Amino acid sequence: MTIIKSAALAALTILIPSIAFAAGGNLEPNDPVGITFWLISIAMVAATVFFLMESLRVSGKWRTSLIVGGLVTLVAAVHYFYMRDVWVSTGQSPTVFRYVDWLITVPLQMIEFYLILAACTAVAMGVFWRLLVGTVIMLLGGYLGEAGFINATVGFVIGMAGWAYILYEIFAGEAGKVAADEAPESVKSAFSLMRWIVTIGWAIYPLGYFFGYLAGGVDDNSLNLIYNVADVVNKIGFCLAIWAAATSESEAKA
Ligand SMILES: *C/C=C(C)/C=C/C=C(C)/C=C/C1=C(C)CCCC1(C)C
Repeated sequence: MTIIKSAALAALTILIPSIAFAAGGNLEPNDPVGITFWLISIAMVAATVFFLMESLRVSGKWRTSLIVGGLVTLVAAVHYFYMRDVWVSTGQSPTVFRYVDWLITVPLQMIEFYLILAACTAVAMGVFWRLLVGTVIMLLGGYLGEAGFINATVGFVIGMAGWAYILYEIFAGEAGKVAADEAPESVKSAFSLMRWIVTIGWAIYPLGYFFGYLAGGVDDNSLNLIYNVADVVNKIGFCLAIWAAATSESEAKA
């Protein structure tokens, strides 16, 4: 308990100065995309504090899931400060920061699928590794396409293939089977909500890519607006689904 409390405090002490340092930049009133970068930076900080604090309240087996959730929003918060700065000072897409963020936060979310199953039943580590392979293919294709190293359409197709592989694993693969057969109700409902977030919520990103790169020229405004909205659903919403399962399970036991 003391360790968890000190970890939460350490995270907060890192966050607060990072907010102070990154608070520069000129936010123009007629820059809605810049305003979403600001709003989401702060929402990610608030979500981090919430998930870390709530991790102290849930029963032991759920604690790691909530801490990992807090890490997802912490990593995103820090990247949002940097991305907002790139956007307000150059008006360009912060592509590299965006992908560095995804490269850390998406695997952490894949660990969540594993963790919530492992909290209630025996599940093979292979589940996580397969989800990780899908993630890397998806993000590598997208990055090479967005950064112009390969043709944007080819990058899109590779990215879609990686995503399809993740969907296969969580719906029809081992993860999906374990969740359907062995998990208690609360985990089943969290798993199913997380699965739909990965299907519907994640679909917003390829749409952003499509409207940003493929539908006639690069449109930085719509690309960033779409990616930003997607991150609220897919990071804060995703972790809230886990939080809901964790608190309802913990209260049922208390
Ligand atoms: C917190 C960040 C998350 C959950 C980011 C997820 C990103 C994706 C699901 C990206 C998907 C893409 C495709 C499916 C194809 C085109 C390229 C991408 C990378 C935009």
